[in-house]
Formats: sequence, structure tokens, C-alpha cells
Amino acid sequence: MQHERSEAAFEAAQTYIAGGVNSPVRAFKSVGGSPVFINEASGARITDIDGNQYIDFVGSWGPMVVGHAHPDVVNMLQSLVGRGTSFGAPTELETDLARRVVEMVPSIDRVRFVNSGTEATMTAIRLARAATGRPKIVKFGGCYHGHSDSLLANAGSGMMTLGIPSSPGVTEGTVADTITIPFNSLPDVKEVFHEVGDQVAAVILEPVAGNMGVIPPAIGFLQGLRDMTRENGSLLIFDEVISGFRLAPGGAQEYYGVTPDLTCLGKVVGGGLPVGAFGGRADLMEQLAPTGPVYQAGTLAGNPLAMGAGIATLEILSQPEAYRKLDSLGEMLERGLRDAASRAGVPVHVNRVGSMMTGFFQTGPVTNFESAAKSDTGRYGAYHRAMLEQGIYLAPSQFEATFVSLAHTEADIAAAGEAAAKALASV
Ligand code: KE4
Repeated sequence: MQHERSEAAFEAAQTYIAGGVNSPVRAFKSVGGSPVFINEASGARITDIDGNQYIDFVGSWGPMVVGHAHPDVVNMLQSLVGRGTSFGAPTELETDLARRVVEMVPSIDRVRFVNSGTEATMTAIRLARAATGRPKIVKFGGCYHGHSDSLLANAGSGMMTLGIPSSPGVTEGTVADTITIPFNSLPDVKEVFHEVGDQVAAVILEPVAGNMGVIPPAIGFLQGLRDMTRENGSLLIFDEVISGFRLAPGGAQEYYGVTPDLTCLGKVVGGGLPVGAFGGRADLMEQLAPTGPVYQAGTLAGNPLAMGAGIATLEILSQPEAYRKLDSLGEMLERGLRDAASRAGVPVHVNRVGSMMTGFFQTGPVTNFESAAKSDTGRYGAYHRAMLEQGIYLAPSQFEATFVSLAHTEADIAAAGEAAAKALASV
């Protein structure tokens, strides 16, 4: 494959856009090489500006669970765009999508739409602090909840010590009330509640981690968090920006049967347009302005085009067998990667939940950030490049998820397995 136009486009982009990209991971820094610039996409395929076509296993980092340019989504947008794109006033489209979210997600009686997952989690923790009158937030190392200041925190030296900013520009004061502990460790959660339980407003987590690679919750972990937060008068927040509407109609909380107090959503709920959302019990959500004192607002929140794309996407996902098909394709992809790694004699540990998975370049197990960090990222980079050259588009980072969609076919999955066998033989 040649990538001359993408390379020139990346040069040009860097003249005007910081780093040449509008989100860091797109720059291919952790895998090497120059990012490919996309010209168009349809179904499970994307085509770059050099005319190279790829089977897409990134899916825009999760939103494209029904495939790119699905006719029902395109038709919905075409029916709306000529009637105006934004009014800054309520529309019935917002109520339609809100009704679907409330009907599908067990924890949500009321929802508020925002423009990104970052806004959803940022506001959910503000609401939790207001509702409980408590300052502290507990999060887990390796879980990513967007880039709001108080969630850009790493663990302090000791568990109870102040959070450490994970980015310049985030002040120590801002993360002083953010406690970061290891994922899947109930004893650490128990210790936090023993020490400062009466100060903890909420525990927030990805119920299935996707941002340190895919890491499922340990058996009993989610229920343990549910029990300890309830006992301590703290709220449990599931960040389902990735898992929402992907693992089941009701996301991970339906998949695992554990209901949080607040849920954050994004990606799939917007069908590829900018939508985030958060929701929970009515008594919590009614504390938001204008019915309550907790402030949140947004010019483009509930944008009619975005609502339309979300409505069309959730409608497609309501078809019978949708989730069985997603899980079956995910299982086939996992099996293909395991077989390829075994034949090549390359240690790849695969974690998968439904249609999201990660092949960690190590022997495993991978149960938290510390174990994920043992992966051979250099070897992953070589694998990524070898797969790209065979027309398979994977996440440009070892610590992300591989996604399948309803648009992938068994032939696509088989092709990815064959490409993996060749790629692994060369890394
Ligand atoms: P956004 O602000 O990017 O819409 O959502 C932030 C976010 C919140 N919670 C979870 C669990 C998330 O995964 C994300 C964003 N995910 C990343 C990659 N996994 C988006 C890709 C990017 O940053 O470019």
C-alpha cells in the first residue's frame, strides 16, 4: 500500500491543527508511522485518501456499532438536515431519544443530553457531590472518563494521599479529592471506605474497562462496589460511554445485573454524531437546573441531527438477534486471534466481553492497569503496521479496544484472522 496523500495531508494538517489531529490517539504516536486520512466509509469498511480500503475494527472508537453510513441513519439525517440544524430550543426528537434511553437502561429514569462523554462524566460527578454533600470521588487506575480536570488524576503515593494530576495544567487542588485505586481490587475499596467513607460522594468506573485495553470486572467486583457504596451513602456511577448499548440494550449494567445510581453514556447513543448523556433516578436528576440548583448547560446539547442519528441507531439495535450477532462475531474474532498467535508462537493474551476485545502482547492474565502495562507495546506497534498493510484497521494503541459491528461478516472476521497469522509471523 502507498500512503503518499495521507502523509502529505498530515504535514498540511500540522500547519493549522495542534499535532495535526483533533484527538491525540489519532496521530499514531504509540504505534509509529503516519496516520491515514479517511475519505469515506460504508458498513465495516473505511477508505483512505490514497484509495486504500480497510476492514475497520476501530469503528470511530465505538459509536459505529451498526456500521458506517447505515442507510437508516443516513436517511434520518437527510430527512432532518433541510429543516434546520440547531434551534437552541426543545424538539420532540430529544424526547424520543430520551424515552428510548429510559426504556433500555435499567438505572435511568431521567436523562440529560450533552455533547460528549467528557461532559457526561464531568457533570455526573458534580451532581453526585451536590446530592451527597461530600467532596471525594473514587476512580480506578487505567479507567478513562474523558478529560475534565478532576478526572485527570493518578494515584497518590499512598492510597489516601492526594491525587496527582495526570496532565500539566491540572492543579493539585483540583485532584485533591480524587482517590485513584487499582481496578478489580475490592480490598482497596474497602480500605478507602474504612478511612474516608463518610467523605466519598461517588465511585466511578468503566464497568468493563476499555481504556487500558479491555479488562472485564472480576467476579463479584461490581456487586461488591454496589454493596459498599450503598452501605456508605455514596453513589455508584457507571461510565458506560463504551459499553452502553454495545454489550446489551441496557449495557454492562444489564449484562452483569448490577444497577448503578448514575450512568454516563456517549458514542453509540449519538450514532456517530456528538452526543453524551447521563441519567439516573428522578430524585437525583431533578436536582439539575432548571428544577434544581446543580448547574449544567450546552448550546448544542440535544442537537436535532445528533438526536436523529441516535434514534436511528438504537432502532437498528432493537432488532431481534442484534446482540447475539455482535457476540458471535466477537467470539469468532477472538478465536481467530488466539489461533493465529498460537500458530506463530507469539504470546497474545485476549480479553473479550461481547463485541469488544483486546489482544495484549504478553502471556497475561490482564486484570488491571499494572498487569496491562506489562504488554510489549513495541511488538504491538509492528503488528498494527503489518495489519494495516493487509487492509485491517486496528486501534493505534495497545491500550484500546477492538470493536466489531453488525456490518461485519464472518468473511471479514476470517480475513482478519488470516491477516493476523501473517502479521504475527513477521513481528
Ligand atoms: P468523549 O469526551 O471522547 O466523547 O468521551 C470520553 C470518554 C469517557 N468515558 C469512556 C469510557 C471513554 O472511552 C471515553 C472516550 N474514549 C476514547 C478512547 N477509548 C475516545 C477516543 C479519543 O479520545 O479520541
